[in-house]
Amino acid sequence: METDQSGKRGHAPTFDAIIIGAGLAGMQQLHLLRGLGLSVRVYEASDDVGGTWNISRYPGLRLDSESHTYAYAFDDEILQEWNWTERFVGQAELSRYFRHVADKLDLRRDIVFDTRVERASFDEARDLWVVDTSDGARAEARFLISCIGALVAAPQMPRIAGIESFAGEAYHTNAWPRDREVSFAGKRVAVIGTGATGVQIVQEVSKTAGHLTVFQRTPNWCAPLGNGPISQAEMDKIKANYKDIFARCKATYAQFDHQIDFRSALEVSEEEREALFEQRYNEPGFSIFLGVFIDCLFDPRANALLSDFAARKIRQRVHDPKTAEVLIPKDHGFGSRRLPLETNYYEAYNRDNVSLIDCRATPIEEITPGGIRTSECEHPFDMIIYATGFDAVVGPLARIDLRGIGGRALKDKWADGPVSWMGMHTNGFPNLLIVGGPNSSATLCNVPRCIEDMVGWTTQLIAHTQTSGHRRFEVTEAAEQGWTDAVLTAAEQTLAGHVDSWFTGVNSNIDGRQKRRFLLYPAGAVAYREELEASAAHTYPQLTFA
Ligand code: NA7
Repeated sequence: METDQSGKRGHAPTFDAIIIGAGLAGMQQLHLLRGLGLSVRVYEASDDVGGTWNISRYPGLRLDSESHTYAYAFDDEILQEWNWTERFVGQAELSRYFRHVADKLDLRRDIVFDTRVERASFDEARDLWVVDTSDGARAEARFLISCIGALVAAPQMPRIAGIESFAGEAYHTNAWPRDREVSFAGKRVAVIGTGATGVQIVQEVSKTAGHLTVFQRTPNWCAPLGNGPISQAEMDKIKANYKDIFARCKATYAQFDHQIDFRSALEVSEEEREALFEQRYNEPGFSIFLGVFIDCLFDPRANALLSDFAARKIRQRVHDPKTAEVLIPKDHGFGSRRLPLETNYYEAYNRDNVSLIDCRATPIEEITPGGIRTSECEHPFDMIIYATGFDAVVGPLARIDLRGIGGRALKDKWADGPVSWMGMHTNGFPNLLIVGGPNSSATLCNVPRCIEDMVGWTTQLIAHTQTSGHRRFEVTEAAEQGWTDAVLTAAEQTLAGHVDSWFTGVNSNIDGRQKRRFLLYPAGAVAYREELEASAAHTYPQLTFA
């Protein structure tokens, strides 16, 4: 397709494809589409590649996927030359990795950085997406692919009165200062929020803060990360076995290298059950979640046994019994919300410089110039850290003015919850592909593994569309409604489907988001991939082509 790179509005360059986001999905999608010989433009709101790992910089940010299982699988040369230094590497090393990949594949020449997609509308007469960006430019493309991710493009501050009045330092974890070190030494620091982010930052800040006060509303079950260095000998072994490792990941529910135990937790003896729980708790990563008895994932009785085990661990690790009880979730089972992995998180509460406020007992009422006032008293602070999460999964796309046929806005179509086929296609938005969208397998997954299933499939679909002489594809209403209904029905059988969390779209800080709406894919990554493959094998019966 003809390309003119200048791009001021009114003189728009045209590409075969425009990709939103140069994170791990956008980078691989660009590489694959180049392989088809297409002209591609990527817009990235931040200043470099890597998505989350470039944007988010809070202290303590690190992977809880095993580093080597998080690598791109598509390029053996990169796999063989890259050495992971830790089992679960931190932000800086991951950012280096993605920059290295971008250098190696010469990706940056097709990426426009520091540029946000503000509006995208489908021109029905020409079968083109018209994309307006924050630099005042316009570009057009036949295919629009969102690789915007589920979280970091939509950070969410809490709704608390007086936030603007605070006179000290205040940071949302997702907007951490990049131009200077933030010191906690000698300071009275508050952390609001105890999700995966809050847990990582609490364990880090506790080491140096004068005093750290953690404001917890809902306790989460947490489990040991089990981080440690990777020796050269281990790395050599990993490199020799990448193929098998990725194949093992591919065969599991969430594409981690942990094998589920197909026995029932209810049928083994108590000794056997405890022994497996103990072993898995002491293994790195999500082993205690994805490597235990299969019914712990969906049967409330089996799950209660695992929850009981995890509660005993918290009581052992936290010295003050009252604090331990506040940290133990009472309203949801183990793994039914995102499971934060931790390194001495519970032990942080044994330190003299750390205290825990139970916001259920004494809710935050107001942020004042000097600190935080709860229903009980005012706590003075020098710094407040908001670890309050994101407008997850639907938020990033909702922040773009995305308009399909007849000028209909995606956020209006999805006002009562996302309706899609595979989280990837939505009727009325032809030639739009959403990688890692709502209800896709990527929402509960070792992300790069699920993403590669999706970007491979989108590439194949685009190739098919072009070689079959079509200009346009669109999912049918019947396919998206049938699939969405099936997902929501299946979600009823899951534990996560009955719990408030970002998995179910509940966000106390956003109007209209108090009702649960399941945003995961309940059947797991293997089933998701098989659905995609079956569609391609039958020449995409869910789509119409024109
Ligand atoms: P999460 O998991 O959404 O956690 C946000 C936390 O902030 C959670 O503990 C919330 O409590 C708490 N929160 C939010 N608003 C308030 C107010 N107003 N008052 C008190 N506490 C509040 O976000 P994360 O960033 O930790 O993790 C998101 C994902 O990023 C994570 O799963 C990883 O995959 C990466 P609540 O639970 O709502 O009671």
